[in-house]
Amino acid sequence: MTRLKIAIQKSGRLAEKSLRLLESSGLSFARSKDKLFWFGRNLPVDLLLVRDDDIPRLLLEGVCQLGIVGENVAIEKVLESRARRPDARLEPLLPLEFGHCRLMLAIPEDETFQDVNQINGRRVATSYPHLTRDFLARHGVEADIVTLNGAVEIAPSLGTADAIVDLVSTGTTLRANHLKAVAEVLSSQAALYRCPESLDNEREALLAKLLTRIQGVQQAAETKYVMLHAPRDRLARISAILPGAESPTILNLEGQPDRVAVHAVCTEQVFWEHLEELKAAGASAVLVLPVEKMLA
Ligand code: PRT
Ligand code: ZN
Repeated sequence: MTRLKIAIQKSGRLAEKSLRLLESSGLSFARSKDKLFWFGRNLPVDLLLVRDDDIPRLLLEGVCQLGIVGENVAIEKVLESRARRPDARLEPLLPLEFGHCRLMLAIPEDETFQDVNQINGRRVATSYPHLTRDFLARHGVEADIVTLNGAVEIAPSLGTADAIVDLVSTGTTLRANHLKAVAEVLSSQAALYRCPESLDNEREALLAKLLTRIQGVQQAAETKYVMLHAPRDRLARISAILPGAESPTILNLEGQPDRVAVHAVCTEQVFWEHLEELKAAGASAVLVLPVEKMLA
């Protein structure tokens, strides 16, 4: 029987959210002891748990058909493999709204920054040599790229580099090392990627089904079911406040001819401000309920 394989990070910043997304999409796995390969129990979809750096290669080589990895890693590894295969590419299917970070050029905090040109002829330490080379080339800058696999942020204080290109989320690491971010190389988040090859019909259908479910999970996370009571003559005003709601359901309230119950699916975030506005417009008994699954 044809099966699909999905590669996700085994442990690290993306591991838990990647697994949760797949499980919320209805996949369940028999967790094996060695924890590298989990067999899909309810659908023919298995999981490969690996280092995030290996995920792009597993997709490029067709070992896995889907993978969840940071855009930073996916793009870097695709650029790297172009030395061997100039046509190497990965198809991003969906940004996943977690693992947000920025790949930044950073320099010692006591140096003044004018523009990227001042890096010309200097040494830049990074774990992302290909993205860095592309970025510098875009700015017409030639620099000596020092590739390090970790602890990039200490390179300037060790004297092995004049600047770094590294991932930043809160900026704490840069500050602790007396560095400051001065230019953005890439803004990144986790994304779902597929292998470049087309698959047989059965697998393409399975992949499409999974994609629809994952999109449904993402949409449901934002979506709320809102119920409230409202004066019949304020319906237009109230419907206008409900964020992202299409044609709400209106129900009669027993013994209250002037008031109705309004039920609406709000596809955009419902904030406290919306509830306060609804109340001011005459709504009462306002309830906001989470939506677990959606199939548009
Ligand atoms: O073992 P494996 O190779 O699988 O994991 P890893 O150690 O290579 O990666 P991991 O788990 O640290 O990160 C996985 C992915 O998470 C990255 O490729 C990014 O897409 C994303 N991500 C999001 C981050 C960060 N935020 C982040 N802050 N990856 C790394 N960092 C580092 C950053 O470089 C800095 O050194 O975390 C440190 C703290 O950041 P600040 O700015 O909050 O201080
Ligand atoms: Zn890694």
